[in-house]
Amino acid sequence: MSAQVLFTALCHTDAYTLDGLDPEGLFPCILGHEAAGVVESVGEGVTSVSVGDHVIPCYQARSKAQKLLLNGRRVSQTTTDNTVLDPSSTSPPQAYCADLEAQPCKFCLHPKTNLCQSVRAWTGRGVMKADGASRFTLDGKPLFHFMGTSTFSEYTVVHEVSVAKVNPAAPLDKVCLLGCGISTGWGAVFNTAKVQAGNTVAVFGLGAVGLACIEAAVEAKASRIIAVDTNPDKFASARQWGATDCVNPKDSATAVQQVIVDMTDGGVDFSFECVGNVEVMRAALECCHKGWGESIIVGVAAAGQEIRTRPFQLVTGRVWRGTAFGGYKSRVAVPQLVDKYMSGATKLDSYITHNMKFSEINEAFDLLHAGKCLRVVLSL
Ligand code: NAD
Ligand code: AHE
Ligand code: ZN
Repeated sequence: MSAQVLFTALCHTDAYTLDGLDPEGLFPCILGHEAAGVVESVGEGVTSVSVGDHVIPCYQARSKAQKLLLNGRRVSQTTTDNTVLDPSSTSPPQAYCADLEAQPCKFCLHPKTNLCQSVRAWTGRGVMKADGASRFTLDGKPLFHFMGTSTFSEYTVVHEVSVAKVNPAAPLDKVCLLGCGISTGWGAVFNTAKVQAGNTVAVFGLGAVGLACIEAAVEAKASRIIAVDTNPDKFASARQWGATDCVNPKDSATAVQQVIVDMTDGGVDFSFECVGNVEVMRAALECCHKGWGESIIVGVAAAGQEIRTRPFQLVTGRVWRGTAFGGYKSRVAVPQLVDKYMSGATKLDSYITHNMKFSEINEAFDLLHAGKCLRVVLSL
């Protein structure tokens, strides 16, 4: 299906790919993955969206719900609203993903992941599944798609499983942010870590993703939220979002993990790495409390980077996890997040520090690199 992209924001992942740091980055391509628009046309067999629907592209795909069987055993039930309920789960219902045409993929059948693989191999190669080809050209030569979304374009072509239909009353210049960074931060806290009231939290990196972790930690009633960044200009917003403490690792000769351990009588219950730096990932793990602390890797590290710590850190009970799109099963969760925004229960508007024209995209990248914006929303 094709969509007219009306608004797209810049995420750090676009900058990292443009800088050649993504091992999967293929060029020439059309970047962009945090956006909103209107369906322009649908191809044969597309049934879940129609021309004129308001949509948010989802780089994590998720197909129409099906009755899911695992080794012949029913593991979930579908409902009419496309939600799939896992009878053994106490979490709020989210849909499992599944292949549209054939058997659901192994990932779709598994209750622990949101990583639908039904189109992933093709989106990773920058092409469409139907024919293994791109839909974009420049001077007659093909351009690769990016993350299955390619929203830095007036029109884009995406798989049906890669769009969420949302409330048409929602302002697309705001809810476009739910296509990546803000949803990811919220989901890291609610779905991946499952922060509970009274927990202590440390958030490394105070861009939009880190602030979204803080927003969710406040909603989860965390008792203490320690915000960490090497740019002290970020602390004012962190406090405004609800951080109880701000730490600049550059202010002390002591390693930041030790600073946090000392501040919290042994470490935090949960930490979130929202930078994409493997040294910060180590610090985020090691500031967790012995015996139960969990560190969630949200940041995307550059090609060739590897994480390390003393295995003893894990032997003694700390847990390292990662999250993609905050664990949200995209096509069902994104419309729900839009509805949550419409109810007034989020700080979504506050993440937009700049509104610019698409023709100013290079200036927007400069702002992101200089740490001078949270989210720049570009209108096309
Ligand atoms: P951003 O560039 O706006 O924010 C990064 C922040 O990290 C900045 O405030 C910067 O000052 C801070 N920082 C840099 N070095 C630091 C250090 N050594 N210690 C502490 N803070 C440091 O980026 P963003 O858009 O908020 O994205 C954050 C990360 O999350 C990126 O790596 C992005 O690629 C990743 N991401 C992952 C997912 C996912 O699904 N896992 C989704 C969206 C974004
Ligand atoms: N392609 C890279 C990794 C990039 C990556 O981790 N992407 C995140 C989303 S970042 C959004 O801003 C993700 O969801 N990854 C899961 C997936 O299936 O791509 C690499 O290292 O190869
Ligand atoms: Zn992103």
